[in-house]
Amino acid sequence: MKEFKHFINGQYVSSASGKTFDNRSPVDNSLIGTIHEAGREEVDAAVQAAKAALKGPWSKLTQVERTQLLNKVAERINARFDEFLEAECLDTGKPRSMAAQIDIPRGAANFKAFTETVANLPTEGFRMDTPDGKGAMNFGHRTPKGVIAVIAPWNLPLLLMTWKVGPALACGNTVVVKPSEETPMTTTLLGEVMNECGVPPGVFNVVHGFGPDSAGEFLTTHPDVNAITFTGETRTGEAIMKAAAVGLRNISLECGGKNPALVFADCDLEKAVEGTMRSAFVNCGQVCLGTERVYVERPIFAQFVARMKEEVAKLKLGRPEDSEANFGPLVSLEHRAKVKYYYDLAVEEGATVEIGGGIPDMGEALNAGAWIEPTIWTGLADDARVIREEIFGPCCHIRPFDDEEEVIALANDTDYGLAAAIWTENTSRAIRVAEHMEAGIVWVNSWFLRDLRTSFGGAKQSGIGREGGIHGMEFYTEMKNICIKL
Ligand code: NAD
Ligand code: 6OD
Repeated sequence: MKEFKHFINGQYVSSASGKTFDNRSPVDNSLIGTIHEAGREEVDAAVQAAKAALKGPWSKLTQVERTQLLNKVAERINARFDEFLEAECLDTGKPRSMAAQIDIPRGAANFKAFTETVANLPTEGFRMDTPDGKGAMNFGHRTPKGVIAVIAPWNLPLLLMTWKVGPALACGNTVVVKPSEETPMTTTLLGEVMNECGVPPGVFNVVHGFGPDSAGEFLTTHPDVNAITFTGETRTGEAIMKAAAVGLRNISLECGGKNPALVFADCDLEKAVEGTMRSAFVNCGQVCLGTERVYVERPIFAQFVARMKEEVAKLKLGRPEDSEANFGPLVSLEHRAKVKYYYDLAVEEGATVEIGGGIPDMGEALNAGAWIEPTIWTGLADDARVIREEIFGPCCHIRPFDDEEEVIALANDTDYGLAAAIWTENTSRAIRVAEHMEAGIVWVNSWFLRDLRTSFGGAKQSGIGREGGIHGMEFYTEMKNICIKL
């Protein structure tokens, strides 16, 4: 049994109220530990520690010293790789093979990548004429924004939290992180790493709890938080936007998706099947960039559906430590109830269930866990709720199309605009179609291939702002113009 405390000013602290809640394994619903729930008191202590740290030794570090410190954090995550891996898999139930390839390495890389961005960040300069003929020089100067609240989801806990903490700290800010109530472990462990590396107290703080009337709300409404960066559901994003309006605080919102894949008859079919299998089913379908709507050009529709069914049938469900398993449970029983609701709704809405659709029998030891079958549907109308609403589970609907114009319209017929995947061997078509996608990220003949120098974010209801590379610098720093009269 583990106990997860807040990490405030370099120390692990309990909630003054004594309030805790359970952390349960998605694999078998067993109790993993107890999580302390922050009240206003702990959130305020964390924000005040972060505010004070802005003026302490952290602010005196040179850019090179800060880079060295954050590179050390990346190295320590890698040195304690197995502990992070164990913690992430306990919390999420995801296969170790996946977390070892994606979650933990990216958790470390997110600290290194942005120190490089900051070190190589150019600034603007303008010489201007003045009436006295002597002129003036203008140049842009960036300063840290201040205390950044980081609100993180449960699907890729370490990766998505460090994706924000990395650039925030590289720019000289301090942070208060609220990890998801479902997945507190790796964020809590990162506190130890910060201390081991000598990151000054108060630079990285963690408070645990829920959203409304709990740590999330207390943090986002705190007047001494200067900016809020959030990843999670669109509806939560709206609540955070309202909270940020008070005091005109800046926000960066990375929200939900209902992402399309467009599979043209001139694709490499096997590559398209392999890519769509990953985009629909990796992490049990719990990836914001994942594909829930697949559009396949009619000549290859039947073959594509058949190949996808064959591949889904081969997925091996099992515990994280089962080296044969490549498919884990959903994150919680609550989330499974939501996904199962959509599975039942699909049938009500007239879907043909090509494969899956139910809750698997995992045997006595695992049946209490949040297991669900990977599922493929065909035959739904374009206005079905299953086609329009984000499910965030291991499922996709496959629909035929006849021409490029039609599929562009279908792909864009959504409130969301996070990602799209295009499968074609025709480069002109790939570029033409990609340019028409109403989405922040478009992959051609690939999916979730990430270069951290590129922009990342969503159009429409998938978010506000862009992070990644220099784009995140707009959010994590305050730009000031310095004008010098010559
Ligand atoms: P969620 O919105 O329920 O929760 C995210 C975080 O917000 C949690 O820490 C939660 O406690 C907190 N929260 C909830 N209500 C709050 C409030 N009123 N004030 C402050 N904090 C609050 O999302 P989730 O269920 O954890 O994650 C799944 C969702 O995240 C999906 O919609 C998925 O698409 C989205 N997501 C988006 C991206 C992206 O980059 N665009 C990445 C991953 C996940
Ligand atoms: O790769 C990333 O940087 C990123 N933000 C991924 C988001 C995945 C969503 O589930």
